[in-house]
Amino acid sequence: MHHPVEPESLDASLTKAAAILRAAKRVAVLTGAGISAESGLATFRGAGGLWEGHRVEEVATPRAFQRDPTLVWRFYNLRRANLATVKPNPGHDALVDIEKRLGDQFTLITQNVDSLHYAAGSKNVLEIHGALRRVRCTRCTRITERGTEALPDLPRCDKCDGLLRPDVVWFEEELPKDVWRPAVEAAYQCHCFLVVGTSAVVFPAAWLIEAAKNGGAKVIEVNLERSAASDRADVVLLGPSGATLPELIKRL
Ligand code: BJW
Ligand code: ZN
Repeated sequence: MHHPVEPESLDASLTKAAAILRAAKRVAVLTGAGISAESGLATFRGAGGLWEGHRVEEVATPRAFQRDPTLVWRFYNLRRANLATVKPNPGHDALVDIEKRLGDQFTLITQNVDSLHYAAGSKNVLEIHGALRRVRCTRCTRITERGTEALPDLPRCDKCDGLLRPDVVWFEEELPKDVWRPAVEAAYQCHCFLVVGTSAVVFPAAWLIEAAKNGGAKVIEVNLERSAASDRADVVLLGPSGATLPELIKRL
């Protein structure tokens, strides 16, 4: 017979999560767009999301860029300009706090391209989907930091005049190995894996939750609502990360 599980109160869940986190010598975190929502950045999916009214394939694939690089650059230049107007929120700050306690036993894996974890002061950050602040030459592959400065609709490489692209990972592209390998390692080796503000539907990022579980970690999820990660989490903390994460830190 099926016994419905009584949902724990947020307070009880926070206490349980704090105990897991306190006991963990090595901690890894996976963040998604939700952690930056309270900084004023739109998430991807759902109402009001960046992709509402867009077919994803129109803006976030290599084919879309080949077909219409101007359209794709307009989309990314708007988002780059918007970055100049936002700052980290208490959710980002709380993760800096955890890193200060654990030092190099802490790894922050982010799917976000907004670089707000660096702005908050996190050090050991793996940006597995790239960064809006960087561009990459489609001809000579050189990567350069361009901050949030305005770029033309079709920006060109200083060295070889090749067409530049945003240094982000589009669908059907491989994740950069120099960040992906250490991300897998950190997930597999950690004792506690914290999943924050991601729908956990994009692979291979979502697979890191599996890697963490396979390595024996306890999984804590922080999200406004249940996600594809929730069934695999040991504790689900429902609420905005900008309030929930600081509350969790208080209990350590
Ligand atoms: C809050 C909150 C608050 C809100 N507090 N929480 C079929 C099946 C399985 C896989 C595939 C398939 N077909 C293709 C694939 C592979 C594909 C994939 O996963 N597709 C699925 C979508 C089906 N993956 C890839 O293509 C990857 N590459 C790859 O697999 O290479 C191998 C390969 C090679 C050749 C051919 C095929 C495969 C690459 C994936 C790259 C993803 N890139 C993007 C765009 C980056 C650039 C840009 O920004 O424009 O990365 S997609 C987009 O999604 C972005 C994000 O990082 C990523 C994840 O989104 P995220 O962060 O989870 O955001 P949301 O909006 O989805 O969720 C927000 C969450 O926050 C929600 O849960 C809210 O509730 C919550 N929230 N406010 C707490 N205040
Ligand atoms: Zn070049």
